[in-house]
Amino acid sequence: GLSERTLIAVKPDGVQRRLVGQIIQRFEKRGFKLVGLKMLKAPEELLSQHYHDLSKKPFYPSLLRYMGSGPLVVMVWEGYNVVSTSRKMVGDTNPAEAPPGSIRGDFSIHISRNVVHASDSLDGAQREIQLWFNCKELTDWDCHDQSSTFH
Ligand code: YYY
Ligand code: MG
Repeated sequence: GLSERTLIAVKPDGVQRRLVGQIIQRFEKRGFKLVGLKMLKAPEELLSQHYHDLSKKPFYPSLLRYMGSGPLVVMVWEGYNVVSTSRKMVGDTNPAEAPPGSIRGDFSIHISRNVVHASDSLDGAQREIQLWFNCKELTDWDCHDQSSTFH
């Protein structure tokens, strides 16, 4: 629906490379609404919950090391079909497969440093938003633009 939400995070490599502004700009330009935003160095416990479904994968230990190596910028974006559309904006997990024009396709080359996270389903988004944000950290606001004229 119109108020669908997803979790987007700029990973430590994206922060290091000063890509935060450009990534935010893509979601704003597309027309989505920012309802939560914070920077933090994620504790290992939080990262292990975030990636719990990958805990048996060979790359899991290095994934957690990378994700904990520096600050993340974690965001909640809202709008029509945002989960699916933001996955397309982010591009394939492996940047080599991510089309030019997508965030990963424009800013990254290797799967181990793919700049950004996006929830992959409605259920996943709900779970991740609850994991990373307290509901008081999410701000609803009126959007006086195209979305209020959707029918
Ligand atoms: O959702 P997405 O980030 O696109 O991919 P996931 O399959 O959830 O994997 C999470 C994360 O793990 C991915 O963004 C990079 C890393 N990773 C990896 O380093 N090597 C792989 N073969 C698969 C994933
Ligand atoms: Mg994923």
